[in-house]
Amino acid sequence: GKPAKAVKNMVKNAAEKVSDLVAPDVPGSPGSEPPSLEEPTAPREPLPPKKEQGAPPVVTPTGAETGAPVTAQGQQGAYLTTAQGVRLRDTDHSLKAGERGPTLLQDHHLREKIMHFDHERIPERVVHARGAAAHGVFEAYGTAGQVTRAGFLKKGKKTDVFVRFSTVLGSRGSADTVRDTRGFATKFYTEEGNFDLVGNNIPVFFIQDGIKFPDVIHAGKPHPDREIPQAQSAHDTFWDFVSLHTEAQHHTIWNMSDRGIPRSYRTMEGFGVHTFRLVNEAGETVLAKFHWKPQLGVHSLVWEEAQLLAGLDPDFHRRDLYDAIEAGAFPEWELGIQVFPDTPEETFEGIDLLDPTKIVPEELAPVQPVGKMTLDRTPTNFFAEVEQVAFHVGHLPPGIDVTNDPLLQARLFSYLDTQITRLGGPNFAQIPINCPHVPVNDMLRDGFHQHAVHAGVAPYRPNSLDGGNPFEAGDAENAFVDAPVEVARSRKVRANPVSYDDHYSQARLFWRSMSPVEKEHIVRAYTFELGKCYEQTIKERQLRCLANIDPVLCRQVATGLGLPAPEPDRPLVEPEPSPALSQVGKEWPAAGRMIGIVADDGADLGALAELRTAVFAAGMVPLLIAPHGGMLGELPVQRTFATARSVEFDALVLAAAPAPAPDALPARDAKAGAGGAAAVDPRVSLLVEECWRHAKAIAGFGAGTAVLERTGVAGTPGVVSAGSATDAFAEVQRLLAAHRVWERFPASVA
Ligand code: HDE
Repeated sequence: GKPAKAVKNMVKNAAEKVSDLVAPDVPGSPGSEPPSLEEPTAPREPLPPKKEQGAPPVVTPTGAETGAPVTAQGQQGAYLTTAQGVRLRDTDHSLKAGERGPTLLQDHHLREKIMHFDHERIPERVVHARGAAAHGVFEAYGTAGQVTRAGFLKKGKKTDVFVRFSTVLGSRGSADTVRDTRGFATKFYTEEGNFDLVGNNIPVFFIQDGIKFPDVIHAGKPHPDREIPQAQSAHDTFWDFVSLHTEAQHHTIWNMSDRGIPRSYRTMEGFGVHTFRLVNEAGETVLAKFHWKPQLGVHSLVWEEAQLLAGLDPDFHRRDLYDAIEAGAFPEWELGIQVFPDTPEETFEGIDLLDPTKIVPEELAPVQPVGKMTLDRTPTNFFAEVEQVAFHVGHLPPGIDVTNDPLLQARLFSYLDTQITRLGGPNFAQIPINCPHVPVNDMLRDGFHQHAVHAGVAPYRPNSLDGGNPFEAGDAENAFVDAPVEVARSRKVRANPVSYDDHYSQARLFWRSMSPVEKEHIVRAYTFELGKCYEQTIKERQLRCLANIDPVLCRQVATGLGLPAPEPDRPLVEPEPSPALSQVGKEWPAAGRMIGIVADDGADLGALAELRTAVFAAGMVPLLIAPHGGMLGELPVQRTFATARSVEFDALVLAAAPAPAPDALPARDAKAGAGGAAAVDPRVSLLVEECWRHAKAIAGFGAGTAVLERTGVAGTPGVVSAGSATDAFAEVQRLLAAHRVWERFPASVA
């Protein structure tokens, strides 16, 4: 369960949701008084600046702070000023020659305001444009000391982090729940400088060499003529690329699996993808892969939920992240590493560690936990923090180094280069969210948007004018270590090692590791996506690829497309399945889940109150759904029949059988009379129907059990008719541990 404080916060949060219904939102000030209906007339005391609202420290070449005034106090004063600090009398009327006259060119306030507005937008990220982020802390277990000297991994060390989750293909305004890879980028503000772990929720990548990155992205982005489809892979150019560049088949089967549609950012694994090289105090090296393991387990949406959500709540993942944090259900991940000996071959059990389209199954190399990350704070300003954060795979602390993975090598160039366009110059490291939390003492000078007022005259070394500063550090002063890896004497070539030619064995490993339900979802995803392609050739070519992954998979998709199933064009390997790849069949904590509770004025309010308390006590969030807003007795209503939709809930509890309200659309089965589905408000029937289809736990008690009968779901798996509210919730809780009622899905692929 959750600590008592977290649950108290949740109660507070739920109460605030009620105030949402009666009064406008208070921006960014949870816990403050609700705003008055009238316009305030006296200025409020400025809020104290938050940690992230200070200006970057101004550091001289000797490492000392200049003591210059902190300028960026986050616009906290009571009076409106111009950008030059001049107080203003009026910001709602432009200066005109008389009330009906033309606007005067001399209106400096108007011109400054519009000029700034005209330039408010910056280019969105060319990939991973849509994202959300949170602050948190990473605490090390101290278990990595043997393999790396990185200080932030020393026992008990706490390090501030900022994590940005994202989709890859869509624009900034696209929907969260599309089928896509998710970015999982973490900035550790370590005492030895910033470390960025710029990973994804899928452990392999589409391509083996970074030189193909522009090509795979061109193929995935909307078609250049009509700019359709947005944020989707279900189109011809995507499947054209992945069926021709068959190294992409492994990544693609992950995309077509439930991993492509996470339930929440909180329920995703993260992977560094590449193999890194760790260096310890003695200068010894190992190869390693990074993994993030969510404490809540890996959970996904059902495809129909994902599609509905894209329209009903395009911000679903962003909202979920912020709501959970503000409710005190802080998302947690364990960071783990798989460690391999640093041999000249750079392979492990025959798997090429420099090939980013390959995993090393956890059964062969266990993921060893090295620390825990907790996200506990939402951003203060989305643009300043989430949009302006700049990650770079080359931001490495002493003790972590790169390998020759050709995908990683290209990234080492790209992430610096892209910021020059996106953030307008080379000084993006001075933007507060990117500032290291340790003194910076570089010899970089000038450039657009220079914030540091550098003192001294000698930004070069050695020098004799600034007392010789800055000095170079050695091992004793914890300088970065470039692992002195031998470079083979070789020829310059544009070529891959032979091992990179194996494009299918691990896609097959993934397929063979799935449970029947997961296989069924994969079949449906391929059938959907290829069904959206226009070109017959592309479908046929992709079917040939599927034949090399698995004949059953190929046949089922071919049947769905109405095409013949081709034979494999090479012998199929029989890899040992990796149970760690499946997300079904385990039990997880259900903290932070949403429980929808349908009630009306006739419901047993005492039982309802008891139910709400039990849900809070279990660390979950009850959302009361009623025919109208306001209150049911003493209980606040969070959703009405008009605003509730099943996709928001993880489980549904029915405490009433509300008859159709006057604002409901006519029921389909109006003649069914008092006993049939039409006797229930059709919006409630729809909630039940969708929750059932999406394999969610459903329970009824009291009058609510009648809804289960009338909608025909009573007696089916995961549907509970309980004698009391507490019994109903106990069953729901039990069912939620497995995340979904998996038996409800048909699983025709064994
Ligand atoms: Fe990225 N990628 N990438 N990528 N990537 C960017 O950097 C790039 C790759 C990843 O939340 C860009 O600042 C190249 C793999 C994440 O701000 C850009 C190649 C993985 C994010 C870029 C790759 C990633 C990015 C766009 C092939 C998983 C979002 C804006 C060589 C391990 C970070 C920016 C955030 C962002 C280039 C491949 C993950 C253009 C050239 C593999 C999570 O620099």
